[in-house]
Formats: sequence, structure tokens, C-alpha cells
Amino acid sequence: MNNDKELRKVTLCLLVQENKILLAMKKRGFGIGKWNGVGGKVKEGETLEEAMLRETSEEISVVPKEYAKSGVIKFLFEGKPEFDQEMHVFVCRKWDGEPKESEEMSPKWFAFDDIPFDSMWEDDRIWLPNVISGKDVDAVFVFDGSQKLKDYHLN
Ligand code: 8OG
Repeated sequence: MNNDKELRKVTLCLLVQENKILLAMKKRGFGIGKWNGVGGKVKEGETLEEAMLRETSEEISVVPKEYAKSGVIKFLFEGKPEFDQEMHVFVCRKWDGEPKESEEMSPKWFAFDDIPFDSMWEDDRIWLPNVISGKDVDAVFVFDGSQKLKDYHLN
């Protein structure tokens, strides 16, 4: 596993309230048709936190107010190094605004025991339960050429 190269950075923000998590259906681009938290690429000159705040407000019209960094996950794609990225995960427990649909995402609340893992990235069922129970994640996931999970390592 080549674990050392400098990877493109993306963010992911998970809104959590009591025993519910807000996921959003990705309507276009990378991960289309999957439920996920909200986020995207960190732009030149932006901090991770600034990127997370911008993406959350662009994609679901919510401004995070109380949040914490919950770890980092590297995704490596065999034969497609241009897809490789490093995802910085935030959990947000207080925000301003009501989640609203955008051109990119359609948000919905799910109970912790009803998370639609079959319609999510394959790695999520491995790390997401830990993160919503308050643990940090530090992991590497390797996908094959057809985006099937092939190997992983939890640090
Ligand atoms: O800007 P773009 O639409 O490419 O952003 C992709 C988003 O998807 C970004 O928030 C990072 C996130 N993402 C991946 N891979 C995975 C994954 O395996 N699981 C989850 N939960 N999110 C992922 O790029």
C-alpha cells in the first residue's frame, strides 16, 4: 500500500442530533446515487475548516456552529491514482439553518440503526459507526479498478 504520497484533500461533514444522522443523496459527479455526508475538495488557500463550512453551506444551506474534527481517511484507487484522496471528517452537533436540497445533494435524516449502508460507499459501514459513537477514525481504504473495496487498514 503506497501510503506516503501527498493526496488531494476533501472534507466530509456529518450532522448528528440525538440518535440521528443527516445524510444527503449525491445527485451528480463522484459518488452519484449514494447517500453521504456533505463535502468536497479543499480549494487552494483554504483551510480544512473553511472548506467544510463552505461545502456544507453550498450543498445543504446549513452553517455549522459546533463541530469537531473526527479523523482522516485515505482512499487509494488501483490503476486510477487521479481518484486518490484524503478525506477529513468533521462531526457537527449544532448549526444554523434547516437542511435544504441543492443541485448537488438532497438531505434526509436517518436513525443510527437505519443507516442505508447498502446505498453508501462500501467503506462507510466499517468506520462510520465508530465516528457517530464519538471515536476518531484514522484509516486507509484501497479500491480496485471498478471501485470495489479491496483492502483496508484501521490505524
Ligand atoms: O467534490 P466531490 O463531489 O468530488 O466530493 C466527493 C465527496 O465524497 C467528498 O465529501 C469526499 C466524499 N467521499 C469520497 N469517498 C468517500 C467514501 O468512500 N466514503 C464517504 N463517506 N465519503 C467519500 O470521495
